[in-house]
Amino acid sequence: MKLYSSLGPNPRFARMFILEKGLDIERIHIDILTAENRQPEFSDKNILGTTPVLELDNGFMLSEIMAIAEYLEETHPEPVLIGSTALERAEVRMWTRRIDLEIAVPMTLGFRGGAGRPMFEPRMDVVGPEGAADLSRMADEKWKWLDGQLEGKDYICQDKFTMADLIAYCFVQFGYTVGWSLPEGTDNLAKFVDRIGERPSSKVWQDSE
Ligand SMILES: N[C@@H](CCC(=O)N[C@@H](CS)C(=O)NCC(=O)O)C(=O)O
Repeated sequence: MKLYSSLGPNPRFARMFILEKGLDIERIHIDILTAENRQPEFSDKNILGTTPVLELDNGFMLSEIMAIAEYLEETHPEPVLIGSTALERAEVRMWTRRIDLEIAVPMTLGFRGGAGRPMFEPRMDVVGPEGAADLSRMADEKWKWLDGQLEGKDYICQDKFTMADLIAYCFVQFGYTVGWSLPEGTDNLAKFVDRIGERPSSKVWQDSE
């Protein structure tokens, strides 16, 4: 397998997931700053032109981080990052989807239409500055909500590290790379980020990519 990877929270989510699984997968750097991912050579691998893409041994190009995570969990079940039973898997997917839709998506769209506009406007449709500010505010409200959910807990669900923790952690770290900080009063979240930051896989955030 090969991972086409770049800057940004989604490739780093995939890289952390791979490390947590104890896998060693060749990584190929795609320079999204120069829009290498928007050239035909890369869109042949992912029609949406985004990273990451996991090239499987049979040549299939798998994109979308949730599909990549689910594939790796099924093909390499240990250590369990999604769940061992139907209910465990459902609960982790429920939390992951909540964080993805309620936080990661508005935060990303808010960044692309706000501070990230110079980079993203030439390559995709972005929301206007006012909409971007609203989306960033909405994401921050949901970070506060997640902080409340973490009261008295070390992990988002099941009292153990799962894919749900990974997506939350990667989007906090993404925020840090673009000058964002945790909303005021989110001490549970701050402790959570420190806790996940102790995991060896979090070192992917120290790399330049
Ligand atoms: N829904 C996709 C999102 C992928 C995505 O937005 N990747 C970003 C990097 S974090 C990207 O490729 N950005 C550059 C661009 O869109 O031109 C997934 O789950 O993998």
